[in-house]
Amino acid sequence: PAVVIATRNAGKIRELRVLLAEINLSLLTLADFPECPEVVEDGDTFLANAAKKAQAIAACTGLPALADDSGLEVAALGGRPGVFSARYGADRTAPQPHTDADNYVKLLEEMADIPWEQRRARFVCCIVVAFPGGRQVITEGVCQGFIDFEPKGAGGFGYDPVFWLPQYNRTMAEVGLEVKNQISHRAQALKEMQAILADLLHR
Ligand code: ITT
Repeated sequence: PAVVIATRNAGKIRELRVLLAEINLSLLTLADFPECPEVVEDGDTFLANAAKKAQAIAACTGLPALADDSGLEVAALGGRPGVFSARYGADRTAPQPHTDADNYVKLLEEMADIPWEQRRARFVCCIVVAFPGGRQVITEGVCQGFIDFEPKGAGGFGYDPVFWLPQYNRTMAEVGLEVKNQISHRAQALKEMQAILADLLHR
């Protein structure tokens, strides 16, 4: 059976491919379906956005579609950037396309005066698999950490260089893909999804 990974984020695709390798699926991406429209992510929640992306791509391709909507919630900022994580630093380099560094540099600047004990944050990932008939399966994962004072490491993507994991005394960009894929919000959401998907698709 085939599943379309409904994301344009290369970092997500890299991680999802490794995590999904265990179940026997042929993985297609949006690059295989250039005719599919860009989906506007205007939802208030990770779930709303993931469902919207998965449903649109399932409808467009006629195949089951897996979407990941994720982001960073910082306690001291009332949960921001949340669903705005991908575009948080966009104003820093406008009108040029912004980078991951724009996002975390803006965050570090905003949090410059906040002490360690108030730098708790969590990554959240909502995964939705939508089937062409309208059925959908939803899972979610959370990964707890702290926002460091400066970026460290070159692995991962997004906010990984500033997301410090107390149990490793390293940032998510320093621990390597193998460790990230054991502990991340995406890994947890997908682990739960794996069993459901294997069952639904191989029946
Ligand atoms: P798609 O909508 O095409 O999937 P996107 O990058 O726009 O790609 P989101 O709207 O879900 O995806 O935004 C997620 C953002 O949250 C992402 O761009 C990163 O900035 C951040 N993020 C999510 N997962 C992350 C991870 O594992 N490590 C670091 N940052 C992450």
